[in-house]
Formats: sequence, C-alpha cells, structure tokens
Amino acid sequence: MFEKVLIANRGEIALRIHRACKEMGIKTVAVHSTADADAMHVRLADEAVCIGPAPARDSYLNKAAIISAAMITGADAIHPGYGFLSENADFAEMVEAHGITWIGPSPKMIRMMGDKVQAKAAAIKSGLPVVPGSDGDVRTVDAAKIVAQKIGYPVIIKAAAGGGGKGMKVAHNESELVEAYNTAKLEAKTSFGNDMVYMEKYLQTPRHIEIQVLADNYGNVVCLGERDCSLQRKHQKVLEESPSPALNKTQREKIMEIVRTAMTKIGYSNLGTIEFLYENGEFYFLEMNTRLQVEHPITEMVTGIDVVREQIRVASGAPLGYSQKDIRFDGYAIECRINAENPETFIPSPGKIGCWHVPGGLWVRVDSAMYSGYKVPPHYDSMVAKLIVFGRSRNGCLMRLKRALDEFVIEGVETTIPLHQRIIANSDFIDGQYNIHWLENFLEKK
Ligand code: MV4
Repeated sequence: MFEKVLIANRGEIALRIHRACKEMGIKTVAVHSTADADAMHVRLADEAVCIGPAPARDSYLNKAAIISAAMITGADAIHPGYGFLSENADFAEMVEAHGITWIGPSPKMIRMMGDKVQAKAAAIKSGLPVVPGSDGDVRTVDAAKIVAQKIGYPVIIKAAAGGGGKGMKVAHNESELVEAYNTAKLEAKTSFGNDMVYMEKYLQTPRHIEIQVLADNYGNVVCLGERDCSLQRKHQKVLEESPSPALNKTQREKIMEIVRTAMTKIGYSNLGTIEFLYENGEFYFLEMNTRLQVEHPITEMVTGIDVVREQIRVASGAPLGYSQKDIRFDGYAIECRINAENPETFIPSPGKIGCWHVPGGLWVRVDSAMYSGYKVPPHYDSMVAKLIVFGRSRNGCLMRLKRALDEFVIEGVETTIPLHQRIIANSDFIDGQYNIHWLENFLEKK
C-alpha cells in the first residue's frame, strides 16, 4: 500500500480523499493556489505545497508544478479527484513517467473515452446499446444529410472532443441541419481545437441514468448500481438519486450485467461511470467518465462500499476480493448539491461565510470543506456542500431530506437550499416522474 498520496484537488473532494487515506494509514499531501492558503484541505493534510496563483490554469491545472510537489514530498501516488486534471491523459502519462502511481484508469483508457467517437465505437464493440447514428465522424454537410435521412429527424450533432453538453446542436429537418452542422463544427473547433463531429437520433424525453463500475488490475469488475441524474440545469447536475425511480430489479440487473461484461471486454480498471439516456424502457450509451464523480456518495449509501478506499486499493495493485453476487443494494439515497448562488438567478455569491451549521442525525451526511469565517473564493466552482441522505424507503429518504435541508444554516452567502426545498415539495418529483428537461421547465414556470 502507498505511504503518501498527493491529492491534486481542492474543496470537499480533497477532504473526501484525505479521509479515505487517513483511514488506510496513508499520509496526505495537499496542493493549493495562493487563494486557498486558508482552505480546509490545506489545514487537514499532513503536508501542503503552494503550486501557483489563484487562476486554476496556473495552479490546479499546472501539471509540472503538481508533479514537482509530488517529487519533493516523496508521494508514491496522485489522486486527481474530479474536474481539473482528472481526465487529462497527458497528465496521467506524465505522472506514471515519473514513477508515481496514478489513482485512476490507464492513460490509454482516459484518452479513448475522451474521444466520444472512439468511446462510442468501443461501446458498440463491447456490446453496450447505443443511440442510432453516424458510423464514426461526419465530415461534410452532404454526409450529414444522408445520415439524417437514414435515422430520421430530429437529429443531434455532437463534438467528438466534447462531452458534458458543450457544442451540441439539434436539427428537426434538413434546412435546420445545414446550420446546425456548420455551427456545431465551428464551435467544436473554437472550444476544443478539434472540429470532428458525429450524429445521433435526438431522444426527446429521456432520463439520465449512469452506472458505477469498479474494477481491479486483474480483470475483475463489479457494478455498484445506478444513479438517476436527470435533474440538471445547463448541464450541471443539481440533485441525484439512487436507485432510479424508473427502474425495477429486473431492468437494473439486466443493464448491470451488460455493463459488467462490456467493461471486462474493454479491460477497464479502477473507478468509472457509464452514462446512459433511458427512454421507453431502453438504455442508450452516451459517454464514459473515467474518474471519481461528485455524486459518488449516493452509491456508497446504498451499497455500503467506500468507493474512494476501493479506488486507492485497486490502484495499489490489490485485487477486488469480492464479486458481483456479494454486492447488496439496500434503501434509497439522495444528494443535493448546495451552491453559493442566488437560488433564482443562479448568479454566483462568493464571500465570507458567517454562521455555518450543518444538519446531523442518523443517515445524514454532509461533504463540505466550508467553515464559519471562511471566504469562498470567486475563482472556482460554487458548490459549497453536498447533503446526502439515506432512507429505508424513498418516502423516508424524502422526509429526512426535508428535515435536513430545514436544519441547514449558511449565512454570509446566498445558497441553492431554497431551490432544493421547492424541488422536493413538488408532486412530480415525489412521484419520481421527471426527465432531463423537467428541472428547466420547473424553473421557467415560476
Ligand atoms: C443527447 C440527448 C438526446 N439525444 N443525445 C447532454 C450532455 C451530453 N453528455 C449528452 N447530452 C445529451 N445527449 C441524444 N442522442 C440529450 C442530451 C441532453 C442531456 C443529457 C443528459 C442530461 C441532461 C441533458 C440536457 C440536455 C440534453
């Protein structure tokens, strides 16, 4: 096992990784920007290294500075968390070239899944169901027209180097297609420096359901169930739940087996998430995330598995030590992402935290790096806490979530707590009747 891990991240996820390390007897190294000198992740870590000024590109994205920090402190491994360099294959390669273990999948796997055209081809080859669409990239408007005629309108054009919703365009007929194709290609070029685009049939009212996988370096793969992440605003997840209200046991077991077989075929290792659209009882592969995700705690709540601990164990070369039949799913978990933003305009609200009082009690978890008197810097994302609640029944989980949200006190910055209170009081949400467009419609109505 590792003696010392460098955590190449900040905020709540840096704390989450630090906690897993401490419980495994591993020393931690924090890295931080000058703006984060007073941050909680710096205070908790055994050692801390300043890696640059406030803008992320000069600090948390500064590959050479992070690797130097690992070399100077003698860290044996780097955990990238989520965001920043977590899905940067070049960085993962640099880390390994310096004899430091990368806590994540291989650079080759990260690179393949980062290219959405290659990822989709790998998904098809390994037996995952995909949305009907172009066979690879689409190089001309004429080629786009032919694909659209074959699959039928509406169609969606996506950037191969994209993901997360950037650079997508929908077309409902051939006249819209020309403009959609040209804008998608131009946006792909300017945003990602790669103008490759591909096409799919546009699904109108799907849910976003993702499957968590964990794999060791010896071909053992387990699926840790699903998360329903349909509640999003501008491609930002707002609230996630596990299990999905849309699936029954048979459907869940079927998709898990398909995913497990596919990941074994691909030779995936470490932690990963396979994103699907789900409509009319069918799953369609979207993309794969080759990192630890923000919403991992709801999976931990329903499986009892510490996924960060497992991720560190398998990265160190340990075998999983259990198989799919040993995984038990129990109860219901919901996560609310609480951002320092105005709950109606979503304008960020950085500033000094006054009173900070977190809810507690049975089956309530708060992952946060905040404390009273801390100044939320304006340079990074605005999430200040994740509230995760478990219940034996979904209704019990909802009642506890309402109680916990009502108990939360955050002064000094505006937060999205009132938004969560409104969502969970809505009958559609209570009934589990929502899709990827539900939240934006709900916000428009008020
Ligand atoms: C789609 C789609 C409908 N049909 N693909 C958005 C993020 C990126 N990962 C894929 N996205 C979508 N792809 C087809 N063929 C609708 C979306 C989409 C979406 C997906 C998941 C969660 C929220 C979303 C909001 C708008 C659009």
